Amino acid sequence: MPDSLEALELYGRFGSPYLYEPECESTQLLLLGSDLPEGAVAVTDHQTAGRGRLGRRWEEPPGTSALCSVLLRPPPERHAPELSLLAALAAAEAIELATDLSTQVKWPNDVMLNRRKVAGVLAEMQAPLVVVGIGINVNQTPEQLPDGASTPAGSLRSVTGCEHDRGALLASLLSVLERLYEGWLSGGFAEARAELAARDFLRGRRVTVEGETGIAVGIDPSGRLEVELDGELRLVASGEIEYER
Ligand code: BT5
Repeated sequence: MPDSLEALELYGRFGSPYLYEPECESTQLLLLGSDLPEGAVAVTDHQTAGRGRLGRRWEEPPGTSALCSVLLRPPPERHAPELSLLAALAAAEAIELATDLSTQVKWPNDVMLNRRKVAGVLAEMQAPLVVVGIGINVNQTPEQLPDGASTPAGSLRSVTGCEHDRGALLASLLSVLERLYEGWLSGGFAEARAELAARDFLRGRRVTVEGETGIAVGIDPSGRLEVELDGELRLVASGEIEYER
């Protein structure tokens, strides 16, 4: 199976320019602080210091994953945290196209396949830039996946039982993300929000937020998680959510 990420056939604005490194610390670092145009994309086959949120690590064996960062220059007044949900939605759609299985988005940044986290998103802001990083576990065997994570990890291969073409997945991810981003620029978050509602992993689940337990209800018009706690609707802008499996 052709599986090179070095040169992808890309036709849109996302991926121009296209920076490929066989190995790097983090694709985020290839774009943060740069003066490249919106749509610049950095891709690697392996990160030696892959970043998760809140100082956590993102880990993968070389050559197994689709790892990329996209440089965005959104209008300053726009609500940038929505971009992380937009990227998760793009990954969910691309994975669905690749596997023919339905995917969910777990607020705020995880893509779930068969109740396992197969992709994560990290949005880092450095005004006027937002660098959105997406990591998809593609061809890890079950033994190669991190264990002990609070959300169990999976890969496309561990769920479907077969290998997938990382280059094709990445090309489709970038084109879906570009379409969603253009829609967000011109029409706001409403359309993506409706698509997220159809894939909301937490909706209806019992969740614990800052020690309090309630039921996740949905995602509000600015991308916050809605949780019903003691009959009242609480809006959660960021932070850690524990959920009942
Ligand atoms: C994320 O953080 O899910 C964001 C991941 C973003 C990764 C991409 S790869 C391209 C770009 N460049 C980077 O350096 N980063 C971005 P968070 O929700 O904090 O999840 C991190 C936690 O997930 C870790 O503490 C582990 O428990 C677990 N984890 C680590 N590697 C994983 C993997 N490959 N699959 C599933 N879970 C993982």
